[in-house]
Amino acid sequence: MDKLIITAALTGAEVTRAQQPALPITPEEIADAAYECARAGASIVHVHARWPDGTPTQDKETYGQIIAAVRARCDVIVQVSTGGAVGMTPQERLAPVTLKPEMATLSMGTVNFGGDVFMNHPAEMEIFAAAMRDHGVKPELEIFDSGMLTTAQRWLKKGLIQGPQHFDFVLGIPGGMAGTPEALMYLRSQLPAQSTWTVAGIGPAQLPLGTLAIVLGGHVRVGFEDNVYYRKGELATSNAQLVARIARISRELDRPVATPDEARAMLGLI
Ligand code: KMH
Ligand code: ZN
Repeated sequence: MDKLIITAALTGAEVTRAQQPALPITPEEIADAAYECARAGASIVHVHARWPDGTPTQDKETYGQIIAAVRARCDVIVQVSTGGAVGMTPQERLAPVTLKPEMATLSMGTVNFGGDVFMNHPAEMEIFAAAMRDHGVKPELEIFDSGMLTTAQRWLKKGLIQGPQHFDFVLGIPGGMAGTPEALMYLRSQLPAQSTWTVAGIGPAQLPLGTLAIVLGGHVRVGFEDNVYYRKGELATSNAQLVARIARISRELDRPVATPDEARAMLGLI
């Protein structure tokens, strides 16, 4: 089994300081969190930008500041969000891709998102996929429900995505596929050969699905974007605390944790 790639989803677009007082918001705070997570075992950081007041933004300059600040501290892989926040225009969402980060998320379909709709029109997402291809950015294919896997195969045939695909199963969003072992096992059974996958369990699904992914040979995403708790009723003190726990579990299960360069090799980034 390959070493474990841990992604730290540091900030997200929805979580507030009222919900999680340790949420990193400014580029410097996000870079400090990225450094701590890299030290704890993360090889990828998934980042969202915020304005200083905490409002989500896809502002290219702010993403540029985040990437530069992370780079000044460590060599962790930076994956920018193109999901942004519900209600943003596709043009806004795509902006950070032009910075040519190593990776970016690519949403594979529309999903109900709590009381909202996270709109990902196929025609718009095909433009996102082509932009990532043309800028040399590796997409992480965000799967919120099983039909989205077939979209990935169509885009592969069209040449919009290339090479072994890397999937992120986002499980447990109200309106999306459930955060259950059965859902994860089903999605895994439908994957094309050669692909890699990670799981982002939302809320209470983060720890059990992450642990299951370690055993199954997948990879794991943790962090405040998906879950602000360490355990029921107890807030996590930092993103790094969540990374350290999943790294510890993986080592206990005899699966070493990948360095950023090892993750780059596994994902075809180098
Ligand atoms: N904030 C969500 C609506 C991504 O980063 O690609 C979408 C999201 C996905 O966070
Ligand atoms: Zn995100």
